[in-house]
Amino acid sequence: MRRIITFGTFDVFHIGHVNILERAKEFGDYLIVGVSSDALNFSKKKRYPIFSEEQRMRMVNALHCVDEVFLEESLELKDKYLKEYSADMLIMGDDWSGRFDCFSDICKVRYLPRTKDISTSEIIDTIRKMDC
Ligand code: C2G
Repeated sequence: MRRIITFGTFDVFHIGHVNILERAKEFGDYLIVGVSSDALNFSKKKRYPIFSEEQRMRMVNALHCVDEVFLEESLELKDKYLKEYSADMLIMGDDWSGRFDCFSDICKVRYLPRTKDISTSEIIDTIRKMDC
């Protein structure tokens, strides 16, 4: 059985997230998703996600293509997670291109093209600018 792993925040869940998760699953049989914690997001972006880590994990886990989710608590623990979940391949969107090549001694690393014209921050901006 080929085990695929990917990571992300998956806040304000949108079609770009569905696309990468479905495409990631096509590379194997079992898809594991590390959902970044609220605290990790705060440390990276100085703001908390709109949806809590519990809600984001439940939404990702509800997808057909996802077999298992866990909480990603630190960017520095990638090698530990890859080993702990016996990943054969790490897949990320190409906004992360090259960033995880250092793990290619643990598993294959592959970057898939991002879905164009959609992102959590653009959705938040659009809603903010709505005249209501
Ligand atoms: N993504 C995509 N197309 C978009 C938006 C996002 O393919 N239009 C992909 C990203 O490339 C990433 C995944 O969806 O692989 C999750 O994206 P985010 O929720 O933005 O997660 P991010 O903040 O990149 O967190 O350890 C890494 C982090 O946890 C990744």
